[in-house]
Amino acid sequence: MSDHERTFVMVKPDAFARGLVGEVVSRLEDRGLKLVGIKVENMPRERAEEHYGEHEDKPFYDDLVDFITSGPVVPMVWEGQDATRQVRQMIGETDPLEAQPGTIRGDYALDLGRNVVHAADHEDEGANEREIAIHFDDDELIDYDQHDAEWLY
Ligand code: RTP
Ligand code: MG
Repeated sequence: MSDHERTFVMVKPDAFARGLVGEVVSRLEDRGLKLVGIKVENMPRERAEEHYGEHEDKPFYDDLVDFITSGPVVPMVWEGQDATRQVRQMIGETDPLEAQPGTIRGDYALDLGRNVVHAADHEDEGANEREIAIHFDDDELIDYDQHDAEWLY
């Protein structure tokens, strides 16, 4: 367990097109997680292939890469206590049919291939480090104190 664990999260193109960026960010903020990196971009295909490299041999791989490069995404890095597991719980099961109401996928998704948000897998130990390095340069991640601003009551 680490108070400052960093985890990679990304709003997928379906959610971007539906105007759900704010909703996803808001839920993570409300939980108490700290935003340390965020951007909007069209992901280059080469980077998408690297990002989803673990699924290269799966039958859905080409569709997955097509989808994630089909429109803008919002890659983010969030920090906090047990951040990886907290976020995975908040996004819910991969298949929206299995995702509990109250989770992001359970509240906003119907389709397995358009499930709103990606988060690094907590069962894959190197996932966060690898995915953060794929999508962010070190100087794009911001260091600051979350709660000690003198104007915050
Ligand atoms: P993600 O990587 O996008 O956060 O999703 P995940 O960890 O919950 O699920 P993962 O197993 O990594 O699968 C990546 C994405 O591939 C699509 N998928 N399609 N047709 C299929 O059987 C199938 N299985 C997975 C999903 O969109 C999933 O989010
Ligand atoms: Mg995954």
